[in-house]
Amino acid sequence: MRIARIRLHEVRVPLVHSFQTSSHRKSSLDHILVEMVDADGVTGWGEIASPADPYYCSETTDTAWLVATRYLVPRALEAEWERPEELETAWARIRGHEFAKAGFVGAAWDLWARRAGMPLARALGGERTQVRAGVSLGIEPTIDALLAQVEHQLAAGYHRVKLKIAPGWDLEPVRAVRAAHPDIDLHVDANGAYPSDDETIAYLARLDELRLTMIEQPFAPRDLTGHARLQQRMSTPVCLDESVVTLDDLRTMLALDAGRVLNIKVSRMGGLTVARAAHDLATAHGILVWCGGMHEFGIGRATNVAISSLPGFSLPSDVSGSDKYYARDVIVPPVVAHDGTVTVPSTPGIGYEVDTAWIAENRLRFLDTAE
Ligand code: OSB
Ligand code: MG
Repeated sequence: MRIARIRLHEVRVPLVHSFQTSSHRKSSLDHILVEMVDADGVTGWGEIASPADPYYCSETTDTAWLVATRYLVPRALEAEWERPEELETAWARIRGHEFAKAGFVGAAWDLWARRAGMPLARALGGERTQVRAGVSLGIEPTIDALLAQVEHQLAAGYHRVKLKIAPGWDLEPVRAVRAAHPDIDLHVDANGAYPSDDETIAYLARLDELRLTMIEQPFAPRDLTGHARLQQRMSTPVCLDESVVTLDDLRTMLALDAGRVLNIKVSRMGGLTVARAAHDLATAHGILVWCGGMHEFGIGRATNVAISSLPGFSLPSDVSGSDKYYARDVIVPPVVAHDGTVTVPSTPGIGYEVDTAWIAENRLRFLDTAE
């Protein structure tokens, strides 16, 4: 089959609570929604969840727009394909730009699953009917403000809390949260903010006393050996996020024993197909996996719910309900978490209706290949 028409919608949605990581703060997000329509009028949706600025990774919304319009759209329209994996070969020679590719891969999988009348989760080989969801909390101005956020999320039913840390905002706030909640599933994420020198490694090893589920990406993305040295010194499992963009990175992680946990982000790895392969490879080697988020709007969020239904996603994923981030999402109904779990949809494709009116209202840029 062929794709007859593609529309790209760059959409800005405000966050209900601004979010600060070790590198930057944001109060709204600009993501690009990919709408693919086949010759029979069946539509698939995907989301390019690249951050607007190059602080998490080198891609931005603008680079994604450029790569999508100049390279991905023309190749996708030319391709003759039956399965999403075949469509991906159309852009196999384009290096990098995983977020941009992930949006197209997601749209292709949604389209394929809708044509097959199958829920996306099942199309991917998912088995769970419910997935466990955790929340990720940004750096707050004060420890009291952080404690209030934790209370708020526990009251909303979540059982796993991830805290962003950075030099100057680590042992003290994490100790305060642990003291207030001795039994919760707690983990920390530094987004690569620490140097991997011996002194810092000794300092981070003190986190062991706080019984964290993991410490995520303390060092720079390419610093796999630094993570391996930390894992040797620490009993808390080290989790890699930014370091693992390709399956080769994952093989390096395994060869170096650079961590015991993998955060699988569909966007970071170039889409659902690679993310699923990462799940298979990591779990075959005893690495625990979970699905990380990029504050996705509903389309990407639904994709994350679907992949989290694979059997190996044994730790809670960053698939909190839409309301943690957005007052109104781009899908109806929004993703809803009850008591920290999200029900995997059983209707075809991503399993949610796309709110095209809301998308049009919030659109910053638009491309329609039929115009
Ligand atoms: O490192 O996991 C991260 C958001 C933006 C950039 C990096 C990260 C995050 C999150 C988001 O933690 C969590 C979520 O989407 O729920
Ligand atoms: Mg992370």
